[in-house]
Amino acid sequence: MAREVRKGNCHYCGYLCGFDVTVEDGRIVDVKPDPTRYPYSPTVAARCRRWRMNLDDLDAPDRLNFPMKRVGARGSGRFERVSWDEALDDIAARLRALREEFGGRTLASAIGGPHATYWPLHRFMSQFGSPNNMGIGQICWNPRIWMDAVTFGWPTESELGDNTRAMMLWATNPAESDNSLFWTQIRAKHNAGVPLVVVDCRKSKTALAADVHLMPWPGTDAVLALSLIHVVLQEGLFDRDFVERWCTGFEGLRAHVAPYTPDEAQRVTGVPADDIRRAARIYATNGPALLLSGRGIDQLGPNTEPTVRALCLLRAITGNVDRPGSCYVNERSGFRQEAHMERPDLFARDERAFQLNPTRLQSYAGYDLVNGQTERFGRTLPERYLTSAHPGLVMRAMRDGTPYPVRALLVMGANPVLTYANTQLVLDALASLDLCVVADYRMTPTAQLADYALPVAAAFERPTCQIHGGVADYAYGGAAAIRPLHERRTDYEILRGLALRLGMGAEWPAATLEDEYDVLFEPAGLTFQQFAEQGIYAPQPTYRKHEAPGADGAPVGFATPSGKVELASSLLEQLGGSRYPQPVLEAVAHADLAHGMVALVTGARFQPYWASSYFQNAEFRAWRPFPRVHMASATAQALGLAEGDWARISNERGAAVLKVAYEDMPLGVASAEYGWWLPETPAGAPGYSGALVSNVNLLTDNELSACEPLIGTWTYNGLEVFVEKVACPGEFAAVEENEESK
Ligand SMILES: Nc1nc2c(c(=O)[nH]1)N[C@H]1C(S)=C(S)[C@@H](COP(=O)(O)OP(=O)(O)OC[C@H]3O[C@@H](n4cnc5c(=O)[nH]c(N)nc54)[C@H](O)[C@@H]3O)O[C@H]1N2
Ligand SMILES: Nc1nc2c(c(=O)[nH]1)N[C@H]1C(S)=C(S)[C@@H](COP(=O)(O)OP(=O)(O)OC[C@H]3O[C@@H](n4cnc5c(=O)[nH]c(N)nc54)[C@H](O)[C@@H]3O)O[C@H]1N2
Ligand code: SF4
Ligand SMILES: [Mo]
Repeated sequence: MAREVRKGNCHYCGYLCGFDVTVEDGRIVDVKPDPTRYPYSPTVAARCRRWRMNLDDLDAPDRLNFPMKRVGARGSGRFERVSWDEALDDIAARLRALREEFGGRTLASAIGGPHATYWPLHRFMSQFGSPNNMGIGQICWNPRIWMDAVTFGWPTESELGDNTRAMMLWATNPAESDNSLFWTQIRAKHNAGVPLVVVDCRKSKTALAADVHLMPWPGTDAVLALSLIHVVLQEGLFDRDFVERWCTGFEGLRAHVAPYTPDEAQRVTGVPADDIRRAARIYATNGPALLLSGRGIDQLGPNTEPTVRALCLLRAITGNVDRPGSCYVNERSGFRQEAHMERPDLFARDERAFQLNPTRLQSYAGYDLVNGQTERFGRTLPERYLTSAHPGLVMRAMRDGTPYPVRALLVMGANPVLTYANTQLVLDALASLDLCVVADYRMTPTAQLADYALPVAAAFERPTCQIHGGVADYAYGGAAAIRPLHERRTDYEILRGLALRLGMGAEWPAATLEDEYDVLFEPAGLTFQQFAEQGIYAPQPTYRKHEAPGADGAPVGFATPSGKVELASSLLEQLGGSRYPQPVLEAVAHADLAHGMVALVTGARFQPYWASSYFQNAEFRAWRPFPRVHMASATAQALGLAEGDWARISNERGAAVLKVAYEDMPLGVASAEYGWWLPETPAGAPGYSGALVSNVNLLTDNELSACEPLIGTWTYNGLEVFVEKVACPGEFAAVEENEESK
């Protein structure tokens, strides 16, 4: 028997850790962390519970192995196996007919967390003639990219270095969300005496480790951030030299933050004024300092833009910009940028006007304005991701046919029934389509609503390569260890198969994803094979690039209209936004415990699951069997609940049932997990494998008028909902009984 050890990469989170894969006759028989490749650390391998899944998952009975075509009514969950030719011929023919009738814009696409390579999908959308690619950008990552870009001229990368002297983590919980090295490194630094400030509206695992934990009322973070700036300015703790030489709008900022005293901030946020002063001093007097923000503030509706931007200003006035040990402005990538791989040139410019997306920054208008600046430094922002259409409008166009009919959808690497806002809207929208194609590993609740569920090759069966949209100069990944099992294919091959059938093959010359990766790495002087040997491409970053002389001998500065860090943003003002961050207090959720109402945040990450993924894993389910809603014991008491009770959380849109667990957070606040479904329960309507029992997105919404107007951010954190005690839902009764008898 031929036995051989090959290289492969895990893909159960974004780190793509390197593995040694033992292969026997084309099948994987063993996997072990590869100590020679990125980002190996014995702690990662020991802490991560997911990587062992790699072996079982290859042949798991619930994996999709063949193209499946719907045979029952839509949503019935009844499918039959068909050949790839039959599936792709039919999909292409139906797409062609729909385009003839309604135009290319009638096709939408949906992506999710950064698991996959999205430029092939976006290239397909450009060629097909649709501007309606949707994603999760409005509430994940894009706010940070946009605010960095308007403030510093390009996205920045937080950096933890040997010389880092203070750390501030804002609305991010790497202790649960980050399986890799980062959290281990933060803890090591902290143990070595580097102070850690955590800002989180609850006592997360990360907050438990902090020297100072600021616990604001959800959604009031912009006020808190402005107050920190207030203290830094008032106490003269700012970096005078950096501000004078490299920032615009400093005096205006001083006036702007004058009202945000620590006392005023305490009144609005609930954080003690003395803690605000302490945190500001720790951050500002211990440079270089790291400040990293996370999804907690990316999902605050109208308060996302001012919060994320205020944190850019805090970094700027303390000189923590392009400085080792704090953050650096990313270089232009040495490999081909995503913007080039996705081929925006194939998309007819006239069609842009039809995009379902009236936002001002996260739109073609905003993209052109900001990219016009960054292009001066040869850096192109990923176009499709940063201009993605607004799901609130696209889903309604599917359901209602207005402003024009959206009749077809391609879903790749997403499970919108669990993860997009307003589940009922998603169900109605998907149910009304003429053609819905879902490519996934499993028959997810979203796939259950499809006309075709297509089997996708997963880790070890395909090459991997994470390029972060090409906004940074680093990439990691590796080669496939084996050929895809059964009839699984890569997303690339699926899209190429469709493109060929639609007469668009000229732009897909490479037969495989590996060949396309060769094209991607060409400018870096690497083949994909060479890249894969190392598993990482990461040239040493450079710092203080703004001081480097340009062609005329003068420093090049920053890629903003003024050439400086814009404390007062000329670009946001041009787009009808505010020069300085403006908190929107009307959008903050209130609680009214006497009437059973709390302010709910949703989606705080927890192990071992990932969004809607891994709920099929029996071991994981035995460890974490119940969906939980956390709250302080005093809140529970006021609501007539105790730890372990089941709570029905509801609003005008719907209800979800979760189990109460105690955690320290402000009185009147609750935090619900997201992503829960029960793959072992029947597929198809009405239950969609338990997707409608504990799914908090039954409560959320992305209706445009409630969204932030520049980026289009909706609210996952800060919903006014009612909570009441209920009996254990039938779906959980057996597990509950079992747990109780233990
Ligand atoms: N209420 C609430 N909702 C949220 C959030 C929240 O905090 N609260 N967070 C939001 C955020 S930040 C995100 S990123 C999203 C995540 O939302 P999603 O990305 O929709 O969630 P996942 O469970 O990661 O779903 C990914 C699906 O893609 C499949 N998949 C994985 N890799 C591939 C691949 O390479 N190709 C294909 N074709 N399929 C693949 C998986 O099997 C899985 O079914 O959820 C968002 N929704
Ligand atoms: N285990 C696991 N890991 C994951 C994922 C997963 O689903 N599961 N998803 C991946 C994805 S797609 C992403 S985007 C990243 C996200 O990773 P993180 O950015 O670390 O996101 P969360 O873990 O949700 O942490 C957000 C924190 O913000 C807090 N928060 C919520 N609202 C507010 C508020 O208004 N103010 C303040 N100050 N805090 C608030 C929450 O309590 C929570 O602790 O994680 C990735 N890693
Ligand atoms: S950290 Fe992520 S990529 Fe690495 S082994 Fe764990 S799940 Fe896989
Ligand atoms: Mo995300």
